Amino acid sequence: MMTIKTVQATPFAGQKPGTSGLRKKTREFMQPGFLENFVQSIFAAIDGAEGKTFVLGGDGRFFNTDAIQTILKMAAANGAKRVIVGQGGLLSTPAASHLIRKYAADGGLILSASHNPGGIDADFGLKFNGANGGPAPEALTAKMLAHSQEISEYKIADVADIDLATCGTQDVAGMVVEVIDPVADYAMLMEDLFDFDAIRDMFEGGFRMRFDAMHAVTGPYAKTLLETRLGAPVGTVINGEPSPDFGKGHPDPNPVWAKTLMTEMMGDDAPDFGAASDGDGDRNLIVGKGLYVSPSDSLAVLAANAHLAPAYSNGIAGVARSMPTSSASDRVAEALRIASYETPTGWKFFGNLLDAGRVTICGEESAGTGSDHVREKDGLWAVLLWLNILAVRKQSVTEIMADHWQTYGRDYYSRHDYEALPSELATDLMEGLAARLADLSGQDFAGLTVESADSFAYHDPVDGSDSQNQGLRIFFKDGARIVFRLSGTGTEGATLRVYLQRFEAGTGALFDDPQEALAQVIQAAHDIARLERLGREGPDVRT
Ligand code: VG1
Ligand code: CO
Repeated sequence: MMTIKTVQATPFAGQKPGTSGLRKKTREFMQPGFLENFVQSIFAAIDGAEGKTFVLGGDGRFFNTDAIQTILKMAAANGAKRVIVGQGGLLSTPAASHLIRKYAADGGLILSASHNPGGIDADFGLKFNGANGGPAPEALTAKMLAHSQEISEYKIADVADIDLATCGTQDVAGMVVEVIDPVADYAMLMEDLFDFDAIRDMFEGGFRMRFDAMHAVTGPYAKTLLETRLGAPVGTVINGEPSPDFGKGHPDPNPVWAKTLMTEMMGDDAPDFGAASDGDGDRNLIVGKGLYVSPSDSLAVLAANAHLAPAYSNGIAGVARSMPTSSASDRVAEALRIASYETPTGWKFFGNLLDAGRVTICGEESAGTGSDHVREKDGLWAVLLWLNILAVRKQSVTEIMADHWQTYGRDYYSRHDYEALPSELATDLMEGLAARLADLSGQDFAGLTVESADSFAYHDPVDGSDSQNQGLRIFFKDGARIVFRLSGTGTEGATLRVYLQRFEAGTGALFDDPQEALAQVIQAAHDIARLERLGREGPDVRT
């Protein structure tokens, strides 16, 4: 066809997808050919785009629509049959996952750097999800990287920009582009899963909620679901307009970055329930009146109470959590006599377990929870399941947590992040620690005795694949645990994550401040890894 151009390409170093897709500084992504090379490498990794259907959209950050135009033209040039795009280029990650499944697409390209800030001087990202709606597994991302290293040309259609503002169908160099409402299908799915009548009654009865969309993609989704369909008062959703730089904020729903919400929830006239989501809508922060619920606990509560929602009324098959996530959900799985799994960090490791029907609910300590309704974590899903549980149990978040901890005990938990460290320093610290792991058993740190230590490796029980070096684990005699891991989503230097956990039985002190309850474990982490070498006064973020 006349309009198809083949452009000579030179490989870029560093197109290696991390925990969740390829993330780089926006300016790096904007270099001529950078995005194009990676997209062509994705198509190559899936044996071409010919005749295929894709879903395409992003979290609305700077460069979102430009990237979408490029990808559409490349998909057309590579022979794709059809691309379903969110209006205005918007699609939350879970909504994209749902669309892939609902319309039996061959995959989807999602533009987001998730919780990383947006803007020309911030971060951009691109990930590919497969036909099951889930993030590309490691074998596939390895192929993308391999292609990116030997790429010599890419194909792009030489056509005018596509109209993303109007819903409807267009022809782009022989490919069908279908612009759809980004919210409609997702909202329908949520209505299928949950008891909207019960939640609506709760709001009618005066239940108050605040949802912080953090100027990111969940704004339109949350407004439709919470305010329009569930009748929560207008204004329940704050920061609800997606903006290219997320209002200059950091769309990471944790107590540090969702400060406005946290302040309100800890205040005198706090609403009954607070929540927030991240850049691309797959994470959730849950906070009750005066009580922050750690994501690990939230996962456990959702697993224990899921049967109260219509979609899970027959019970759940099993629960999976990422390794650094606390043991709280394991305790629930044990009590329910269902399977529990421990996977490496990142949603891509849950896909096989979900596809095989081994688990129904999955979660990560980083504020990601989800179920088999899609193949991504899903922020609003978690919020709606919480609302459904609150509506049925007619108790406060604090009452539910108290009951949960009395039943199962409490895993005090916190994650300490040291961000933007010099890469060499961080690597050195991890390598030094890895080399000492074997000798740690029996040693005392801050009064805690090491029981065992290892580098976490995962054997996928479904496809038999193995993943090594997924974090250093140190177990103590009294059941405490510390995990050290380097982040795979950063774009600047290295981020060290230190995950801290200690168990308190249901008869013990259940409402202590986690930082205080973990003081000894935190000290042990410092002593073991000699964290003073980082030259920091303390962590940048504590969740
Ligand atoms: C982080 C989280 C991880 C999550 C990943 C993607 O990865 O720790 O649990 O799956 O982000 O989430 P890392 O490698 O930086 O620890 V999202 O919402 O940023 O796509
Ligand atoms: Co995200």
